[in-house]
Amino acid sequence: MKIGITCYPVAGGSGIVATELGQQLAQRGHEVHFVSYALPFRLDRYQASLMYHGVETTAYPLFKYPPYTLTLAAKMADVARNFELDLFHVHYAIPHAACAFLAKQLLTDTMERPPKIITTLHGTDITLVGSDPSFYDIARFSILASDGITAVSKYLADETAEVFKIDKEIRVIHNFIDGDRFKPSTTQCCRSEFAAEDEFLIAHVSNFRPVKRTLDVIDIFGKIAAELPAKLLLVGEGPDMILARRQIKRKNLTDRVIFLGNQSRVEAILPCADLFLIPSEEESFGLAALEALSCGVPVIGTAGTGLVEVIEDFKNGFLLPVGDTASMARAAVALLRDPQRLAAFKLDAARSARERFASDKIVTQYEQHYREVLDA
Ligand code: GMT
Repeated sequence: MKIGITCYPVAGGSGIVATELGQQLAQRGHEVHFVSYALPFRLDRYQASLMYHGVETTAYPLFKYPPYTLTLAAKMADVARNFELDLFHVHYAIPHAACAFLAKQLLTDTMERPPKIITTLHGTDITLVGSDPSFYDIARFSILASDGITAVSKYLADETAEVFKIDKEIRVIHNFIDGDRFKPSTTQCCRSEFAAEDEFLIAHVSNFRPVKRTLDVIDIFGKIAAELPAKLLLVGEGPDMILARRQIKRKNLTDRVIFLGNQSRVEAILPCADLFLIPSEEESFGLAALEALSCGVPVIGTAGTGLVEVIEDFKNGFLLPVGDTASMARAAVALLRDPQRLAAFKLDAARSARERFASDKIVTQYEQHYREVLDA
């Protein structure tokens, strides 16, 4: 198949999923064309049948805001025409699904079979609608105009159907993991760079947006550190980083916290950790949690979110109510104090992640969905 992929190219779950998917599809012999304003974050190796097409916005005094979405739609149409794409797979409804719709309209006269559109919903596209109702109609329209819709969890599929009153099928295709890269290895990472032998290493990876509840991470860690020798590893960048630094200072934790900024190879860091924290307010799936589990790191996350489809409560982590930092810290301390249980959780984490979310299995689900849409 000839597949066009559009995603946000910055560090973030939807871009990472789109990028890994494109690479896996190219490996399976498909021709993949990324169309975006920058080279996607983890698109860092050469593959013969994988191409990137950059979208250049035009600066003109009249434009207070350069019309990126129009340029993107025009570029998508151009790539589709030149490379005879079978489908556009867009990640994140706003604005990508709308751009795909427009690109398809642009092609109706010149292509006998313009590309079909598949939209994958990642979650924050729905939250965004919650915070800015002006997006509601366009998001609903472009989701419905797609030939195939997928969501990264059942939690998100149900929420989308309810919020947008959609009775069309929303296919659940979970995030996936390359178990050869994300594995529990002691040689892959250098634990001594981060913590002493007798210290526990707690990790958190995110884009530090309010939805991630970064202050809860600090609060939970502060409570753990009051009971046990421990270090906190923070990976990522984002708006709440300033708050986090302030809170760390206020709680006298400065020498216990390590900031690594954005990292494209988290698989070289995660296996060092003993525990991963993801106390998000909302999480449609939690790719960061899956990456940690696959590296053999138990996860503490929030109940009532898509994390319930990833973390197995009391087997490889704990699911606790949003904001209940006291219970999260208690669960963490009890687990870290019980070496046998911790080892069992670590084993189960790696096993469960690789069995349930193996890239081989999940990429096949995308391929099947593509075929169904093309044959319809
Ligand atoms: O986590 C983020 O805020 C980034 C966001 C995105 O769209 O880039 O991630 C979302 O998509 C990921 C990949 O499907 C999911 O694993 C994350 O759970 C989801 N984030 C949220 O729902 C907050």
